[in-house]
Amino acid sequence: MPESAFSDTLVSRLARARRIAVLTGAGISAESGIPTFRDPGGLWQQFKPEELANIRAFLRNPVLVQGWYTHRRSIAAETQPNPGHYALAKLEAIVPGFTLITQNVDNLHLRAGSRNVVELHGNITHNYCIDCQKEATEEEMHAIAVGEPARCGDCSGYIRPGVVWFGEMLPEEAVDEAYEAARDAEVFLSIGTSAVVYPAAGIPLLAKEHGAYVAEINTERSAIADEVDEVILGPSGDVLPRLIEAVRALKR
Ligand code: BJW
Ligand code: ZN
Repeated sequence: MPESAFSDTLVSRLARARRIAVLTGAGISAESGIPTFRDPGGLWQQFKPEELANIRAFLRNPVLVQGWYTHRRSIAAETQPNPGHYALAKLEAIVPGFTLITQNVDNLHLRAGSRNVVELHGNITHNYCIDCQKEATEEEMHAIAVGEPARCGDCSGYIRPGVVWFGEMLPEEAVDEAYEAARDAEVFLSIGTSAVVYPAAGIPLLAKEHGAYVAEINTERSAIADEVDEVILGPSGDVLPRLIEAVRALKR
């Protein structure tokens, strides 16, 4: 079987399943032109995470960190979902119980039409005040453009991106939903994630412990590849449309 091929077992299990869960990471958005974190040329080759993606770095230099997120927000807004995102939205439409758990903050799954999306690490389109938690307005965000830190109009606290940094708790409701979907899933797909950041990386393994057939789709083997049932090596924008088409054909 060529590396980018998937098994008949996976296709028939997907076609029969009443509950499917999926975990996505930065790799699914790579073909939309959004750099991943850890691949060569990834976001953290140019920007050190420890300098930018934690609360201490933010408090030390809010303009730098806000500016980095403003830059990424504009990249995300200018790009489009790719065939991988659209294939998952199609799969959701033909499965009774479908949960898409994503570590991505780029909003592309929702833009591609996925509905039951669980955002584990937040969403880059949100910004809020670190003191009073009020959601920031466009106007408040404008300060960054002139080199000032964006501050809350109500209490003048710094405004931070609505994402989860290292050392921070993930949103409780999202984690609960993700764990429940993983425990209930008959098939679980782990797509475009290096599976090194916890607790997200543990979710496919939780699904496996609870009896799911777990497949990974990635251009390289991830940190959990040895523990899953099937690894499909290839770009998700190529593999997913073919896989979902095979599932639809079997269901017809
Ligand atoms: C393709 C492709 C193509 C490319 N097609 N594939 C247990 C054990 C050890 C450590 C911990 C643990 N529990 C918690 C920790 C600490 C920490 C952690 O995990 N550290 C590890 C690094 C060791 N976790 C946390 O701090 C988390 N919080 C937490 O656990 O709270 C409880 C707690 C509180 C206080 C103290 C202790 C515990 C929070 C984690 C937050 C992660 N945040 C970030 C930044 C978000 C904001 C932003 O975007 O700036 O989330 S980090 C970054 O990594 C981002 C991503 O969502 C996340 C995962 O990365 P991802 O998506 O996997 O991307 P890459 O680049 O790593 O991989 C891309 C993959 O795609 C590669 O495999 C490619 O091959 C592939 N690929 N092209 C298919 N076309
Ligand atoms: Zn405030």
